[in-house]
Amino acid sequence: MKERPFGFEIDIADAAIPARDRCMQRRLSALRGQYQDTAGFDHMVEQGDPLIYEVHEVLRPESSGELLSGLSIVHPGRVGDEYFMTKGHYHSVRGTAEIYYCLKGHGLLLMENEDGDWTAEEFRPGRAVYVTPNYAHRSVNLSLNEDLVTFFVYPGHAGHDYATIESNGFRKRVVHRDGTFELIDNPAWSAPAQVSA
Ligand code: PAN
Ligand code: ZN
Repeated sequence: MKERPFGFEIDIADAAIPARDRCMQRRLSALRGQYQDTAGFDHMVEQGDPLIYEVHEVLRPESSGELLSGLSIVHPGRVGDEYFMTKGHYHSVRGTAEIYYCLKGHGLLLMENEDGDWTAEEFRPGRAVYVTPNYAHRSVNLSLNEDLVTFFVYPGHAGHDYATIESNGFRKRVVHRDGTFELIDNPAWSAPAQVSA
């Protein structure tokens, strides 16, 4: 039997999609290698491995024709002078886009492609970001006391390539300096291997 359309509530205050979602949690240890301050990182992992972010996914088949959506909640905090953030990824199917809509908090979506271009778009409630195909993306919470809550939608067959970012990092780091944020070059970044045409 074909499934019929459905509606669902997005609870912004509790950052949840009641009854429909599967919740995934990531602790700091999942971000090993992504922060500059490795001693600070190790210390925080030893001291309890804090919860960095949660994803509430609306359950749908991971197939083309479907849309996958859900809430991403990045908690506030820093490792050294770098903010809490998601692992970040390319979509396995590079030619798939994504839309994020910010519901709460203040943050950035850091993006880059394999041709060397990078950009960052600010998240504030009511702002959306369109991630064009072929751009890796990472959410960064710029607030030191409030969750960053975004709603995302992407094609069901996109898949996630985490390995490229795990080994290369992002070109830019987002750091807290003089009471505000700054984007600085990531000295550990290495260009992804170019696939010859
Ligand atoms: C989002 C992200 C979510 C968590 O659903 O998966 O924000 O970030 P990581 O997947 O990088 O841990 C998305 O971009 N999906 O494609
Ligand atoms: Zn994505």
